[in-house]
Amino acid sequence: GGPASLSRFRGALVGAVLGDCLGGDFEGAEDVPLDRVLQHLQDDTRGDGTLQYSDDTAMLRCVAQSLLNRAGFDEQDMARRFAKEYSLAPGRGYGAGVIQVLKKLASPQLSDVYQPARAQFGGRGSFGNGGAMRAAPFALAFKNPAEVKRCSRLGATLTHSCAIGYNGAVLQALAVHLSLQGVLATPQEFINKLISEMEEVENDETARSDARALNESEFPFCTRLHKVKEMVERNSVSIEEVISELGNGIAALHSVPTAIFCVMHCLEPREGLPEQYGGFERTIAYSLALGGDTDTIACMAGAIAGAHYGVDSVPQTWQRCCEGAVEADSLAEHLHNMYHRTPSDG
Ligand code: F2R
Ligand code: MG
Ligand code: MG
Repeated sequence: GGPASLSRFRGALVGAVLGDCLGGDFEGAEDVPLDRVLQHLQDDTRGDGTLQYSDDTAMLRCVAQSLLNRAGFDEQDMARRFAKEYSLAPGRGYGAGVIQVLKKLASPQLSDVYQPARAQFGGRGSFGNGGAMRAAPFALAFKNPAEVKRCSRLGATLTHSCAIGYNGAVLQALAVHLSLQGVLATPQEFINKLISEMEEVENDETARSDARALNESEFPFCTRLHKVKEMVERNSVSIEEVISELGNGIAALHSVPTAIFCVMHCLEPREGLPEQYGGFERTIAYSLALGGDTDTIACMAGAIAGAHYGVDSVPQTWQRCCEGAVEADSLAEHLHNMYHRTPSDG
């Protein structure tokens, strides 16, 4: 489909959910042989919806439902949905720290919904990738990139007050936004635009001081994106290099640029991946083969790749076995309607 087509919207949300469900089995694994990944992806004996989604999808659904229900960003509504979702299904594999925030957000006495996140980790806030893993719907709700940035940042700040946590969400939302517009067809333009957007986003005193406090470079996401650009240009990169240069962990800084690399690296056929695989399948298989935070890296890469290739590139067999794929498809359709109803500055 063309820019912002229904197929791209559906691909983005279905892709995110599939990445989460298919990646769940490998989360935390150190060495993931590609054979095991391919076997897992080719297993067609699974029943409908048997691969369950985790916190990534649970929170992404809350974001999409809140944006739709409120026709925009409403922090009180989104916070309430996160808290309710957690109280109804606490066993979805949430991060150890964020659970405290979700419990506090359930209190009817709470007036400042951003306060529990600010109290995390001795007041430093979380740098985990929990804000980024659920950021895709912001790109589907707003046309204007300034609104995508503003609302993805606020939505992440409900749980992640460290700049590296919420700026990871801004980067993921921008990547989905550009992919939805078809910019990934020109990979150089895609990465250059991400770098220039993040130069603006990270040019901020709080972002600088949060980076300094964590001994990171001044523009940490820009630094990583330059690495992504350099590694994409190198044609041959080993999995070990990707892990050591970009990371595969639970921190936003060690996973959002990695997910972007997975998508860009898999734009072309790759040795070891089946020839019959299209780009979406290659992206998911490659994300899983990195090990580490596989559900989340595949969820973020799946959203960017799904927005690029569209829903028809997502195998039906994969969609059938993943819990929540049908609901994601329907949420994407509603977001598509809302997006095309808003004026171009909205
Ligand atoms: N939690 C997991 N996986 C762990 C195992 C789950 C288990 N298998 C199960 O089934 O129960 N996955 C999910 O968590 C990640 C998203 O985490 P989020 O939402 O960012 O949570 P949190 O707690 O805020 O941060 C995660 C951890 O990062 C460290 N951390 C963050 N900020 C820190 C800081 N300022 N100082 C020190 N450490 C900090 C902590 O260890 C946090 O617990 C996704 O992978 C999702 O799939
Ligand atoms: Mg998870
Ligand atoms: Mg994870």
